[in-house]
Amino acid sequence: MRYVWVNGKLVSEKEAVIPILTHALHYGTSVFEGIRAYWNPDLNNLYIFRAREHYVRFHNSAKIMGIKIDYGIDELIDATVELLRANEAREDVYIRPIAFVSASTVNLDIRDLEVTTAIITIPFGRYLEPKGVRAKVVSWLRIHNSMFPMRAKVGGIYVNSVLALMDAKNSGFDEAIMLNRDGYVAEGSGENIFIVKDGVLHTPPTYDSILEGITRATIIEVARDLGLNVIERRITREELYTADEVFFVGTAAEVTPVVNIDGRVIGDGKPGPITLKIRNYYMDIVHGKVDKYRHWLIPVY
Ligand code: PY5
Repeated sequence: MRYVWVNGKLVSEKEAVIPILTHALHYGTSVFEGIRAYWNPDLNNLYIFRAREHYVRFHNSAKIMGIKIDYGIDELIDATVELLRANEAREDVYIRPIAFVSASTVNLDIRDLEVTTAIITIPFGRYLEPKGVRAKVVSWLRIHNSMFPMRAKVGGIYVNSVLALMDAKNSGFDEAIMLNRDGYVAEGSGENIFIVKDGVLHTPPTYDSILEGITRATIIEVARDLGLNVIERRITREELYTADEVFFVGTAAEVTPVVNIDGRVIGDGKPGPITLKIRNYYMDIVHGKVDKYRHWLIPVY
């Protein structure tokens, strides 16, 4: 039996069901996170990566949406550790915290409606092919910051990502790249994006209608250890085609090379040397192999 954490209690996943009229199911009124924990066989321990940063964003998303989470950041971190222990997790795990409007009502005024906070853990391997993906710049634009604060990770917003990904998949590609309303590169359906040009990393700025990703922030911070500069600036579609390397980053995607965009081969069509260097460094960091960043890891046992 697997446990999930719901409003402060561990319950069996089978019992954690919700009524059909649940507000969040109809209107997408939920905020959520995606966190990874990595099993390190050498240290015989499981490490949660940047849990604090994820729960800070969780709280910020909720604040922006006007959803009240009754649990503080430390409480949520403790709950996550407690849950992973209860589930005796000894493998790579994906952690999904969610706070959703759980009242059964058709009312859109959510101010006084009940909110449920839950944490679910799922054994998880890779999300995208680490050898490289083929991406399509889809015709669906990323929802613009003026229509919704895109730095909030809100359930309903993901219909934009689903449409984008399905467009890419139905055209035979692996992943979507969305442009924003101004025509600049925003992000993938569930990843931020970086390009490499003449040995320098470039990534869209946070005001370009993207999720302010924690992996993105991690890469920006650690790139200098590898002697790499990062520039946050607007990126155009044709810059994707002519980049030396392109890669996606995200909790689920980790660091995934993009080897083809809209049928154009990126670089020589294989994961580039800088992408691979960053990917390896990132995987070392999340597995606790880089002392300098051990403070980003919370041991479960
Ligand atoms: N952009 C979008 C739209 C995302 O959904 C995600 C994360 C990111 C960027 C990267 O953010 P971070 O680095 O903070 O994870 N997506 C989720 C994830 O867990 C899952 C989507 C299915 O990676």
